[in-house]
Amino acid sequence: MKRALITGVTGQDGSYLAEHLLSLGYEVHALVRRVALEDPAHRFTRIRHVMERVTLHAASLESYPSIFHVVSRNEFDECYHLAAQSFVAESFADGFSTMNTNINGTHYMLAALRELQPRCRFYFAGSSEMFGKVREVPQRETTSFHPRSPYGISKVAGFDLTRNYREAYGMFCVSGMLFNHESPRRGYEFVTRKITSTAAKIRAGLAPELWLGNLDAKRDWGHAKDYVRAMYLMLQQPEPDDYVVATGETHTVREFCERAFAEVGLDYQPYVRVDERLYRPAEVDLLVGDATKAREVLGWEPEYSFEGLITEMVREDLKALGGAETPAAPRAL
Ligand code: F7E
Repeated sequence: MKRALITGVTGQDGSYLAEHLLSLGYEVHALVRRVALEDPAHRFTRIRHVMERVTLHAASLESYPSIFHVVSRNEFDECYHLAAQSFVAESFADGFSTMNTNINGTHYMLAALRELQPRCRFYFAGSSEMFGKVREVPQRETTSFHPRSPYGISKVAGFDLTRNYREAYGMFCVSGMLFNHESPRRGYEFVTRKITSTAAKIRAGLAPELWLGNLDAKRDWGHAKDYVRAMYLMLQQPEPDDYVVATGETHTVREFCERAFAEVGLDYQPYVRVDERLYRPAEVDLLVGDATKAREVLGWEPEYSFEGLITEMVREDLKALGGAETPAAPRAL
């Protein structure tokens, strides 16, 4: 039985990945912050259904000794490093903590594995935000980076660290360059979930309107469930390499609104309002990925369409309103 370690297991991707690895017969371990262990009712909502089957270890990405401690006491075949401050807008508000957590956290994981378990395979959650102000369309593995936020910069650093551990120490270290991926488990601060949860509330008469920033930004949106399969496949290859994971389709935030509101039987236009304070200091205008390499080498194919993703998200948000109330979508980015 293979043993995997996941960081970021309480997030959207970590929860789907834990499910996927468990379904393949893996023994799944995860690093979680002590504050999360002290507040399981709130912090573990996404993994509640698999909690009994996942071994949790308390550690902080800000503390090398805590990571070293866990890695020194357990042997892992694979490590999926997903934990990060992942909200781009927040990285403008506090670039220092985003950099600290994202860059040092990745470096600590790599350094501990190199020291104690150099044969453990390592996956780094790279991002399309590394392409930023894009140099070519669509973006592929060879496209050069031009990050536009502290978050994007931290991901470029993590990508470079991962490649350097591969080249300098011969470790099996890979990065997935994942484009936006969403699901009913997406955090409410991200634009897709903000739209689907608020459209459901407006339909139910629980919210009057939806305040957004830049409606013209274009993103390549896939489903997180499809994308965690690609992470797993990257670690099963004979040689370590980096891969773009994307649908190859791009849509504006406006189109996402149109479709999500149509799903609840409404025209988005009277309800969506623009607040320029929600614009970012530097925007990534257009993202669309070319996942040919992932399709050809990994045999990866996404199962969800853009429409299917939105339908599932809206339905789950409507369902949630029938029971517990969803939190209000945040006004401030
Ligand atoms: O923004 C625009 C916003 O916050 C998408 C993360 O998972 O994907 C994600 O990063 C777009 C941007 O995601 C609002 O300006 C308009 O152009 O959903 P988002 P993101 O920044 O693309 C990448 C791949 C990651 O790696 C990240 O970790 O939507 N937008 N109005 C808005 N965005 C938000 N959040 N809220 C608005 O009101």
